Amino acid sequence: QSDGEPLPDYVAWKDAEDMIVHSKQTLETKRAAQGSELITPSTELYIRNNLPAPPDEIVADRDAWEVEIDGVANPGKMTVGEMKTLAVETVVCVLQCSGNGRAFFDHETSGSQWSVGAAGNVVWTGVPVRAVIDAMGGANAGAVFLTGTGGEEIPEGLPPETIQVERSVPKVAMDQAILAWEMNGEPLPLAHGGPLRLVIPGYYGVNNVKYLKRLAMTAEESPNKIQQTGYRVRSVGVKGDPSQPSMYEMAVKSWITGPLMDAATGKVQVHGVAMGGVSGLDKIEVSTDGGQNWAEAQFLGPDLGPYAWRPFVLITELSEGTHMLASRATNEAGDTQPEIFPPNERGYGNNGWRAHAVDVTVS
Ligand code: MSS
Repeated sequence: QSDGEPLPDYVAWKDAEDMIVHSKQTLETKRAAQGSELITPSTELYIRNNLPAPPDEIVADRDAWEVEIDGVANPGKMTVGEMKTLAVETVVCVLQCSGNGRAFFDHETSGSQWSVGAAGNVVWTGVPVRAVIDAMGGANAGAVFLTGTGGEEIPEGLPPETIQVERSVPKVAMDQAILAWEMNGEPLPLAHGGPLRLVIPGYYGVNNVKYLKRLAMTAEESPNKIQQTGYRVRSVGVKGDPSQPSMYEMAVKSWITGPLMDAATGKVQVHGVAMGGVSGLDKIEVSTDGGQNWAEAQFLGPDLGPYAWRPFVLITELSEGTHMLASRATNEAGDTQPEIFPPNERGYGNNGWRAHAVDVTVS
C-alpha cells in the first residue's frame, strides 16, 4: 500500500494522482478525489480483481462477445450485438466492494485495507436482464437465483470451483439488474468488466460479475467457493459457511470527503457523499463535534435514483482547535447509519459513522 506507486499496465490509463495502489489487483480512489463528485470518472474508479483480468483481445470485437444463457426454456448463446437489439436502459448506481471500510475496524482483518475509496457512483447502460431471459423463452420453473459467471481463464489443473468468480443473487434482483456494455457513456473498459458486465444495482460489488460469459436461472446457489464460503458475514474467528448471510444488499452509508486534515477558522464547506443502499436517501446530517450535535446538511445536484449516491455539503463555522467531523445518513426505508458497525471476520459492510469520521485541525 503506497502512494505514487506506478499503475499496473491494464489500468495505466487511470489517474495515478487520484489512486492508492494496494496491489496489482486492488486500487482505491483517494478520499479527497471523491470530493463532491456526482459521478465517479472511470479514470478514478477503484479496481478489485479476484483473478488477473483477461487479455485485451476480449474487447477487440465487443459485439461478437457471446454469453451462454441457461436455466431458460430455450438455452443457448446470445451475443452482445443481439442483446443490443432487445432493449436498452440506463441506471446509476454505487459500485462498492464488500470490504470498503475494512481498514476502520479495530480488529485485524485479512484482505485489502480499504478506507472509503473502494466505491464509486457509476452510470451503466445495457439491456435489462429480464429482456434477455424473456427472449430465451423465460426462466425455468423452480429457478430462484440469477447466477453469473466471470470470463477469466482458469489455469489448467485447478478445479474451477476453487477460484472462478461465479455469484448467485436472489431472483428478485432481476427487477433492476442489467447487462451493461457502457460505463459513464463510454464502451465498458476491460478493467471494469468489458465487453459485458452483470450489474445488480443496490448490491455489493462482488455480485457485479465482470466479463460475463454465462448467465443462468438456477435452483441452487453457485457451488463455487466465492459463493459458498466467501463473502459471508460471521463473527471474528468463525469460518465461512453457506448458512451465514451473503454480501447482497448494501446498507445506508456516508462519509466526509473534505476537509480531511486542516481548515482555516470561519466559514467552511464540509463535503461528503451519501448512499441509501437499496432505498433512496431521506436525509444527511453532519456533526462537527464528534457526534454530540448534528445539523442537517444539503444534498448537492440531482437525485439520480435510489441506487445512486448523492454528494452533500454543510456550510458551517469552525473555531480554532481539533474538530471531529462525522456524517450520518438515513434512507427512505428509515434505516440510519449506526454509530458502530459490529466487527466481523472478514471486515465486511462497515457503515458505522464514528469509524468514518475525520479529525480536522482548524487554525
Ligand atoms: N467479476 C469478475 N469476473 N472477476 C472479479 O474478480 N471481482 C468482484 C466484482 N466482479 C470480480 C468481478 C469484486 S469483489 C468487486 S468489489 C467488483 O467486481 C469490483 O469492480 P471494479 O470494476 O471496481 O474492479 Mo468486492 O465485494
